[in-house]
Amino acid sequence: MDYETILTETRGRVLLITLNRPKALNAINAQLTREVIRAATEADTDPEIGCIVITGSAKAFAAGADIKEMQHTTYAAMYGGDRFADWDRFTAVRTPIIAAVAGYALGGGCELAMMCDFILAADTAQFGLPEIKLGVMPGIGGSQRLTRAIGKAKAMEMCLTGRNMDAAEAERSSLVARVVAADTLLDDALRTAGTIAGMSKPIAMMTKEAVNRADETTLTEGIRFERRVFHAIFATADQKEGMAAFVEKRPAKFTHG
Ligand code: CO8
Repeated sequence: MDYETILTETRGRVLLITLNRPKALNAINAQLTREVIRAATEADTDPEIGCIVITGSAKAFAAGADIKEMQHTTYAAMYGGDRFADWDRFTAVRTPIIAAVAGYALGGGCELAMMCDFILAADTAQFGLPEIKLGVMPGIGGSQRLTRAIGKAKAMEMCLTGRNMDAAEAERSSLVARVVAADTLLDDALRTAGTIAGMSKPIAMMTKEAVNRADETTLTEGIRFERRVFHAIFATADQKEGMAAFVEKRPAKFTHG
């Protein structure tokens, strides 16, 4: 692929996207935004891809939106161009996405990690929404997703002071699923992604949709949604295969249908 700000690589049924603007600590500019969204949305409709991993470098997952690109932007350009609305296409991706975070995940970088389905963090990871120090605030969902992830008290403190949270605190606060040693982060993330990609893709998509529904609706509506999806699963070949494999004491061979 002709990408300039990311690297992409397929490992089995996993697409690995590596943010690759090392001189700017992977700051998220318009081109990187376009490229990440394109890679993820193309993988979403590719039946050969069952999970996506997004990672950065050892020093930085991403140090935020590109401040130099934004510095002279006007209100009219921000509003007129509906800046950051493109990320809605990223959060609409139905294939599971893991963020593998080492080093800085600040501002838009932290927001990108939180837009993924879960975060695996290296013990070197630093999370923060320091936008207030620049005279701005989170702009791609950070104030909402951080608050839902870790609760109002800590989210408010982080957004208002701009302080960072280390990996241990992020794990205690349920911002990340798991913390691993920095040198095993990518292997761990790819192994976890491989496990997910080995499941039925449509069932994994439905499961992702149901878990995400928990953030967006009432408990009664969420349970009703889950039940309807569960009923529908019995129209898939993978339900027949998964249950037959259990009964016949053999590994399931899902056909993703
Ligand atoms: N944007 C542009 N360039 C950056 C950014 C950034 N966010 N972060 C680092 N860089 C550049 C530096 O300018 C520097 O470039 P140069 O060598 O040309 O001067 C290079 O990366 C290396 O950075 P440092 O020399 O600063 O490296 P240090 O190790 O000394 O410090 C830090 C690392 C602490 C991460 C520091 O770089 C820093 O504080 N960065 C800014 C962090 C920040 O404030 N992030 C929030 C940005 S605003 C934002 O994200 C708004 C989100 C809303 C919309 C989101 C849309 C995606």
